[in-house]
Amino acid sequence: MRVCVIPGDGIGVEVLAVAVRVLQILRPGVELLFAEAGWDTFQRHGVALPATTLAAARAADAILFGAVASPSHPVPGYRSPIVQLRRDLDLYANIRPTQLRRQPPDGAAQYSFVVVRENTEGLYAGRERVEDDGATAIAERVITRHASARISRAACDLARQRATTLGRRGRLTIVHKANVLRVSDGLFRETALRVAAEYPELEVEELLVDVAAMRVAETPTRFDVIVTTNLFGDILSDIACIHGGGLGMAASANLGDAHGLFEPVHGAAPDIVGRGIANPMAALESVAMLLEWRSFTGEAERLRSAMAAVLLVGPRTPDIGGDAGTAAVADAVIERL
Ligand code: GGG
Repeated sequence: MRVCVIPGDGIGVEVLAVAVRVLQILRPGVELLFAEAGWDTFQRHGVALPATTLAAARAADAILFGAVASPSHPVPGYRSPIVQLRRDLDLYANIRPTQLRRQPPDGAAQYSFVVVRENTEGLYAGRERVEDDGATAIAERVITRHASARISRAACDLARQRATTLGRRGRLTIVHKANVLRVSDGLFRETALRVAAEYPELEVEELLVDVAAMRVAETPTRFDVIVTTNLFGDILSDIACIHGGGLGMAASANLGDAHGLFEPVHGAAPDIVGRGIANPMAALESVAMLLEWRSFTGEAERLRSAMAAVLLVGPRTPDIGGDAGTAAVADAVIERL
């Protein structure tokens, strides 16, 4: 298996160092292709996602990504490399599972609920411009029938698969704001409902995004699979991860028909970079998701068992109530392996 490793910026570098050590233990023959992307890369080379990185990602069997720290002010020539990777590799399904903290992370089938976020269009389509001599900024929100249908199908397939594994009826929650965004979310809603109708075994409901945000915060146990558009999915999944121990625990997969990119949900975290306290668990769960996607389920289970044992007895990083550093957690997981 060839894995393209893109550590990126900030703590992305720190947690991917742990992820790579663990991956090499679980798959000793793994071929690693290290590649650059991010703000540091842009400052050195004038490009945030070099063509060589994109080529390495395309050539690999899977991609492991750390984090990037794009500036919040416009920088001429700069584009978010992770948004570009998702679009260029057509990684249309962003799978963001949450494991309620009272349950140990001991298998993908046990994820409490999953946000399935459309990953290639919506407000992240990159169609922004200014008019009126800079007095008006416009962002186009692109919703297509094609992208809405394939993300809905991915979510329905996941709900079906979870229902089989968990031995209970699957539930799909379609999240939108079609009462206000009548045209764009109207199309997403109509398409998602049409696709979901092909899965009569699923219980299907729809929620407005503001109500969904409240319910995810308040009663996460009512959810199974949530499907939604790009920005809503980004925000809802961050709310969801509070129930799993916070951003340091949240992993994700970006899947297309030809490629898979796996990354912790957290960003570059400039506030803690270099302090050696970044939680490596989200990056390690991303490795488990990668292994599972490549059908190395035994290795994924071994990793999740080791992580569960360490989470139970420690050491733990400060974000989840411990006082240990990244290295101590990494060593404990590796010792368990
Ligand atoms: N690993 C996820 C990650 O890097 N999150 C931060 C993020 O997506 N930032 C967008 C950007 O900096 O371009």
